[in-house]
Amino acid sequence: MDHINPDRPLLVGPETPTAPFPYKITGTVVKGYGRGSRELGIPTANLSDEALDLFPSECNTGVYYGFVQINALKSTVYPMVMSLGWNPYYQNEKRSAEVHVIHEFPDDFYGADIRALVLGFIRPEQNYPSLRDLICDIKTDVEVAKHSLQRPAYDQLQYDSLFTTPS
Ligand code: ADP
Ligand code: RBF
Ligand code: MG
Repeated sequence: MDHINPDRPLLVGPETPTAPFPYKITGTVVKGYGRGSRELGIPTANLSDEALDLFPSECNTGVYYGFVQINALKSTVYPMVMSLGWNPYYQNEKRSAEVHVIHEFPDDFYGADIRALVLGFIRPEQNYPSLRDLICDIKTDVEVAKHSLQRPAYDQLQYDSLFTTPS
């Protein structure tokens, strides 16, 4: 495994998902700015505007964990980490959400339906002195998500009706 940040706890949030969670988000995977997150080993599925509009406006920017499904009914439910941020190009009126699915896919899935159940908050967005530090924290986010989602009250939510109802 790559280096993770040893100063961060691997379990975050309460034992049971607590209000305002869960957020149920549905939409499609759109093209991002191609900043090369795939080259960093951390591809992120960018969410369409219809999906973004499902986040309450008071939702904090930062990193969240939960479950995700790509293409309803055809696919497995995977753990995920999501970064929710403001896009400065739109004078801070437009947010963006990127989901890193904790699974290795052989191919891209642009245009696919995406459903996400957002279950907890990991940390606020930060600035980093180097790309290496950003990658280290994202890899740590992945470990935090995996551990935090293994708790029974979270784990059972991979069977939530969000993932079994046709669109
Ligand atoms: P973009 O800037 O277009 O979002 P990325 O480098 O972030 O480009 O790559 C994102 C794309 O990679 C996703 O839209 C998806 O099609 C694909 N992809 C492959 N594996 C994953 C994964 N594990 N998590 C998220 N996206 C993935
Ligand atoms: N970008 C930041 O500038 N600061 C962050 O704290 C940050 N955290 C992220 C956490 C996760 C789990 C993910 C998937 C992305 C994060 N990003 C963060 C965004 C990252 O910079 C972005 O995916 C790339 O710039 C490609 O668009
Ligand atoms: Mg992306």
